[in-house]
Amino acid sequence: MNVKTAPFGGVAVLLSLACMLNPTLVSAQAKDPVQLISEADANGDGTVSWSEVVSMRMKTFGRLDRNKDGFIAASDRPRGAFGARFDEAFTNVKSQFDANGDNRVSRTEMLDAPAPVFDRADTNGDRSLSAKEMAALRSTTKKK
Ligand SMILES: [Ca+2]
Ligand SMILES: [Ca+2]
Ligand SMILES: [Ca+2]
Repeated sequence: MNVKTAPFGGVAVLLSLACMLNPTLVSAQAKDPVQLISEADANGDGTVSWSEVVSMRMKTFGRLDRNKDGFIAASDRPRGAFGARFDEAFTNVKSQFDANGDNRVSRTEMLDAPAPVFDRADTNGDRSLSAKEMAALRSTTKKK
């Protein structure tokens, strides 16, 4: 084995290329639902309210519905380098929110969609995840 044939760390470059070319691989790592829910805590008070989840969905929707026609669809795909990023997000959003299977996600589909992770974590059913409920959620999903 001759290490000198790969002076620029050829293996690492190949690996990162493979990740870029394989969006499903990347999204499988990036879309941890627990992490997503933690990010919904917009006011940083340690609890995640349902309205924070909804406003996060609104934000995602606004970002992906680039042509502002009220649907996230293939027509929103940007040209150039961001196309692949869009595809990744679109695939993800579609698998979660395209309830009627028409290959696009309407605002209603996104906002009215159930949130199984949220519901499961909300053990006292007050439509809000307290710091304690968040901690419980993290610890149950951590162990495999
Ligand atoms: Ca909050
Ligand atoms: Ca659109
Ligand atoms: Ca749809």
